Formats: sequence, C-alpha cells, structure tokens
Amino acid sequence: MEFTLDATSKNARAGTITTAHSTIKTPVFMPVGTIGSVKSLDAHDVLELLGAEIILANTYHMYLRPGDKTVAKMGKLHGFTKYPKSFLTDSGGFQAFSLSDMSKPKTDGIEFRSHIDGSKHFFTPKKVIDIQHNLGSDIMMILDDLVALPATQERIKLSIERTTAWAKESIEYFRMKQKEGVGTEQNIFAIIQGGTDKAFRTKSATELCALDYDGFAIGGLSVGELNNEMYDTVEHTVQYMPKDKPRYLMGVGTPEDLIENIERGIDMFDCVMPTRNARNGTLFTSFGKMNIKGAKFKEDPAPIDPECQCLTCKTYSRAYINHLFRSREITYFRLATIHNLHYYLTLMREVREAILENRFAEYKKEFYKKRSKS
Ligand code: PRF
Ligand code: ZN
Repeated sequence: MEFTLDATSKNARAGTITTAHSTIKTPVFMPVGTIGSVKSLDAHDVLELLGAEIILANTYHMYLRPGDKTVAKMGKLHGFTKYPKSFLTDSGGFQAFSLSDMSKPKTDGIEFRSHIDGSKHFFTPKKVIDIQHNLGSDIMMILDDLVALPATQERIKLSIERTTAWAKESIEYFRMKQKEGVGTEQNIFAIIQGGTDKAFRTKSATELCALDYDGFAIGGLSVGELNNEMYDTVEHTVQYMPKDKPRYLMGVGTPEDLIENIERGIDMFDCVMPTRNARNGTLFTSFGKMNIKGAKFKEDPAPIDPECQCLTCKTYSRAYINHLFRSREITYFRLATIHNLHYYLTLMREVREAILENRFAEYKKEFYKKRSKS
C-alpha cells in the first residue's frame, strides 16, 4: 500500500492511498457492506452510480455466514461479491462489543455467541488475521478491545493494555505470514483505544504507532460520549499518530462529524448512518436532513436535493419517493440509499477539492451556513 499526502489545509489532509485494487482519494467515506453487499445495492450500483473506491465488510459476519473458507473458494471478497475495488474488513472487535450480552473479552481473545444460531466462537488476534487472509481484504483491522462509554478508569486501562498486547501479537504474525507468501498484497491497521481519557489515548497511540502497521485507526469513539468529547479526543490523539500513514476514525458519523474530524486530521471514515437512515426515511441534503415520509412531500415535484446529481435526484420527485416509502416498496430502499451515499461521497470530494485549494475553513463555513437556512 502506498500513501501520499497531496495537500494540507491547517490540520486537514488530502491524500492518496493505493492498494492492489484501487486508488483511493482522501478524505474518504467507506460505505458499509457488512455481509459483502451495501444493503439494497449491488456491486454495479456501488461502482457505476456512486464511484466508491473502497467499501467496508465485517470479518465477524462473513466468518459466520457464508464462512471465510467459502468466500476464499469463491475468489475471496472481490471474486465472490464482484466488487472489484478495495475492501476494508473490520476485525470483529466491534461486533463482539455491540452484541456484548453475547460476548466476553478474555486475556487471549473474545468469546462470543453467534447472533444467527447461538453457537459459541472464540476470536483471537491470530484467528481474525487468518479469517481476513481468507477474505482477501485490502486493509484488515486487528482485534481490539473496546468499551462502551462511560466506563471506569480500570476498564479503560484493561482495554488499552489488551489492545496493545494483541497489536504486538498481530503485527508479528501478519509480517511472518507475509514472509511465507500469505497476504503479501494485504495491509493491516491497528486501533487506538482509551475512551475519552487523554492520558490513556496518549499511551495507546504511542504504543501502537511504534509498531510496523500500514495505518492507524481511532476506535472506541461514537459509543455514548458527547460530540465535543469525541472531537477533543481526536484532536488530542492525532498528535501521536504518524503524518505519513492513513488515519481512520471508526464508525463515525454525521456529515458534521466528518467535517469536524477532517479538520482535526482524519483521512478515513465509515458509518452505517447514510445507509441505515436512508432505509428509515431520513435523507441527507445540502440544506440539512429531511424526512421523506412527511405529508408535505405528497405532491412535491422537486427532487430530494436540487443540488444533488445522483440517479435518484436526476430522475424522481419527492412525491414519488414519498409514495414509495409509504408503500414500503423495495425500490425505495435502493433509490434512498443511492441518494444518501452519493451525498456522503460528494461531500468528501468537495472537501478534498477545498483542501487541495487550501480553502477548507471557507468550505466549512459555507457548509454550516447552508444548513442554518433550513
Ligand atoms: N473497534 C473496531 N471496530 C469499530 C470500532 C472500534 O472501536 C468503532 C467505534 N466507533 C466502530 N467500529 N474494531
Ligand atoms: Zn440525490
């Protein structure tokens, strides 16, 4: 993997990541394709209508169903799903956390029960790398131990200790496998933890960033803390992260969160928000959020967002989308998902342009001004 920094505008960065499968311009938003599909879309939609250069899939889900060995046999993620660009796979640490009534972190890994059939599984740092080798993702994430906030100091301390120990074990195993010829085209990122505690974040970032990773993520945020606590934690943590490697903020966030964290030096994001919100009727526009189910759209001939160039906005009216939503029509999900993801990806392209032209601050001002009018 190559990472070049193309420009900066104060702390905001524009870069280029080159993997074996695509060239990714940053800042980038990665649509979530948990089970190897972006819900309601197919690979063609993601590629041709959205132009996404990277999507995210989940180790945990693909391991349980259809099984990573099946995916490997069917040509790994790229061959199986026919999405030919880059995949980033999350490690399962977060799924264990979000299904936490069914999971237990232990010294050597995480034990959890399948959400599908209740069967018991044990994920270790090495096991999640083996699985991600089978999946063939371009960027794999290590197993980490994250905690819901608020948490006790003791629990956060344990989380960063475990995460560092697992990160050491992971990188040693991953590089050894590469020497044996396994995963030579794959990359691996570590995940910084530490809650919203600055001293813990410093320690976690310092320990992990000393290791031979291809990039670094900030995990453990957007898990119950206030927005400003997230922003302050990111601002603090990036100081301890290398400038010459990608920085990924996991599971974040709203359009505002993206702008705020890009300003603080983040390059990569993922979140279920645009896809999940699309499905429940919340659409993102240049003038803020709108709920398409509203009666006021029943006979509205305008597109969802007059500024949007997506397939949905170029073709259909709010009235029609409102009708599809109210009828729970399957086509609604696709059209709404296309619009929301187009909005997120376009936002990232515009922000990148602004950084390249060193006018990020002006862009941000305009972004907020447009929203305040609605
Ligand atoms: N760790 C992992 N995946 C994640 C997170 C994390 O901390 C988050 C936190 N918002 C989202 N996804 N492995
Ligand atoms: Zn649109």
